[in-house]
Amino acid sequence: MGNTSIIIDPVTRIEGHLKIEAQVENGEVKDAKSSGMLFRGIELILKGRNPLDAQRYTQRICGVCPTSHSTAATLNLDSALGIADKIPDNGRLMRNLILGAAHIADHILHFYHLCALDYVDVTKVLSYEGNDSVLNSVKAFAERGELGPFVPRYEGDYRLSDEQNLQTLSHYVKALEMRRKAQEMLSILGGKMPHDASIVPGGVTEVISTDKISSFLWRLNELRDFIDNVYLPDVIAIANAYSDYFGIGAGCGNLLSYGSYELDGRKRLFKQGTTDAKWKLGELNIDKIAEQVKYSWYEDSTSGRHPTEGETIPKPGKEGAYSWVKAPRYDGKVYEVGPLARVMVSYASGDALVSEKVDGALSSLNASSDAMLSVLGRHLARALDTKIVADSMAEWVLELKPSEPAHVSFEIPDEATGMGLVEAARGALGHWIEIKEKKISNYQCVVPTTWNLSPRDDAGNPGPAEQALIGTKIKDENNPFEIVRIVRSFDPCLACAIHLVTPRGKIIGKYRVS
Ligand code: NFE
Ligand code: MG
Repeated sequence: MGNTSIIIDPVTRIEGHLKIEAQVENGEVKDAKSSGMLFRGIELILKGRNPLDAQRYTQRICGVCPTSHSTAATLNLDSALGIADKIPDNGRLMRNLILGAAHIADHILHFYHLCALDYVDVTKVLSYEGNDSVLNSVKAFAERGELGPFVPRYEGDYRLSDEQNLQTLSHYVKALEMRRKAQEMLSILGGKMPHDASIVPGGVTEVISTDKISSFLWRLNELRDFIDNVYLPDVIAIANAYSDYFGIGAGCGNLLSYGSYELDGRKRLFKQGTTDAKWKLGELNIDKIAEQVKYSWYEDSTSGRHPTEGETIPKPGKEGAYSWVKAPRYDGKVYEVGPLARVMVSYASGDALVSEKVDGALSSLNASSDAMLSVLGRHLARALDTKIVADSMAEWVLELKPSEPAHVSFEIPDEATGMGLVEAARGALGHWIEIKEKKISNYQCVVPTTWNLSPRDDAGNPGPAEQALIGTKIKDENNPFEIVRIVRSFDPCLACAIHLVTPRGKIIGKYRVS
């Protein structure tokens, strides 16, 4: 073993285009760089447009989590228009239900279709005898040389039993159907998916009926059954077989959540705040968020600004930079966001519901809460997040009142500023707007993947995923499972962090990352 540079470009089975470069010395990652290779352009497109366009346009940032963007844009506009505290209960509840449906779909997608193949040996499944319908279909694909999503792959570290491999593969197929159910549920209240049409400033446009409530509820109950009896048990099975991954990929140890799902009385299902690795709760002061760009291809003069002052001025080819992703920091420090942060900030706050779920899962795995800062901790937190949201949705949907309004009217002011904070599936999502002459004069989106896959900041501190990689032991440099398992545990979405390419692939610059 000597010194090797492992470059994975692109990292597959994530959303968008990410390059990871790891310097490995004597089997250990000594340095890591995360590079996002699209451009952050939607903010520029919004300048000069009608403020209401923000909800429509920002959803086009991403086809996976458009609902998070419609929610953040709408909360942003609610605040700019001065109607944030006037949203009727039906509007608040339907927003929660639409966002929750999106989160359920997203988390099932992440675990089964983006991550499970790092742990399940599909090639081995092909050698099994028996007359299972999923097995027969996969064999038929293999005979035609069409094993597309399953190969190519890294070879070696697959540890599930034959029965578990076959069962998880069958759940992979079932999960496709479950995602469709969750998207249908979202569409009942959101009009369509992707890019819902009903979440708007003032509430939602949907008129609720008992018919819609029952259509929503039977799908939700089917999903809750899948979460309880398939998803959570599969996460636990993988955690048992790969328990060393409770000690791999810790990251920076600081977690941040905006809190999410407005409850009656201005409370939130998940709490807002920060926590450290000892689960010490911190109050969140939004003024302490700033985006740094020393290592990103943007003008240095824009570095260190709060999003209300933020600007997106590209500088391709900038010396020393290696990513189009900016580096958001809180109080000058590196923070991880995501389901792990969402769940553990509530845990640190002593929230009874969340603590019971986390402690229960950990004790069934003979693990302590220290283990949450890890690859498996992220998967476990995501599954618990799914369960907590789905169970809460079953109560919210029954609080809807068909005869009552879901929306209040508003006027667009000549001048205003706004802020919309929400928990997207992948973590803290913030939108900021400035309105002048009834038009958008500035718009900034700081998305979860901007935090998690950020490059170094102005002080040279690596981003959360970079820190999670640094120090990791790589068993087989030709099959660096550890790297992809760590990166995918963050569920990166580069389309969210940076979102534009030119039509027909025109080259706008060439960059050498060194
Ligand atoms: Ni494109 Fe997104 C979510 C947002 S992540 S998936 O969730 O915002 O950066
Ligand atoms: Mg590390």
